[in-house]
Amino acid sequence: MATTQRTFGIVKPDATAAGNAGKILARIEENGLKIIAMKLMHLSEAQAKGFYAVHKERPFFGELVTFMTEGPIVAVVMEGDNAIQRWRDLMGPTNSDEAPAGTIRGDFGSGIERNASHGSDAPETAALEIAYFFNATEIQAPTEAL
Ligand code: FUP
Repeated sequence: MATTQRTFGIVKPDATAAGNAGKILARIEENGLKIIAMKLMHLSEAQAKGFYAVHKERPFFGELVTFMTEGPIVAVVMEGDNAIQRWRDLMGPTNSDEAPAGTIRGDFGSGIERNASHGSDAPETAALEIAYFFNATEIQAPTEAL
């Protein structure tokens, strides 16, 4: 059964700096996912640490925060049937070196850290991550509510 979902994505600093944000956003639209909120922002250290707090005990945490704050990101909320899995399928596996050509991480990332994009992994994390970056007034209201 089709389930309309919202998910959260990031075009990470490597991809934004390389001028690939537009190409990545085009893949979202070409796949039929609807962009319902978006902003370009340069994360502070505190914002990056908060976003990745679940990984704070991991050995790569410090480097990951340094990477995520090195330049601007594009934060995006997408909506569509089964949006969470569809966005993760578009991104490909975490490690860009293992991601097939045609996936965002395969085409625009390099290695496990500089992997071009982030995507929520479940409805609960999607809701938390959307709320971490966007107020309700920054997200397009459903058409039927207008
Ligand atoms: P994903 O859900 O695919 O984004 O992957 P994870 O939640 O496992 O990891 C979150 C982020 O941590 C990844 F995008 C990249 C980073 N990471 C590293 O930098 N080194 C590692 O060894 C594992 C993950």
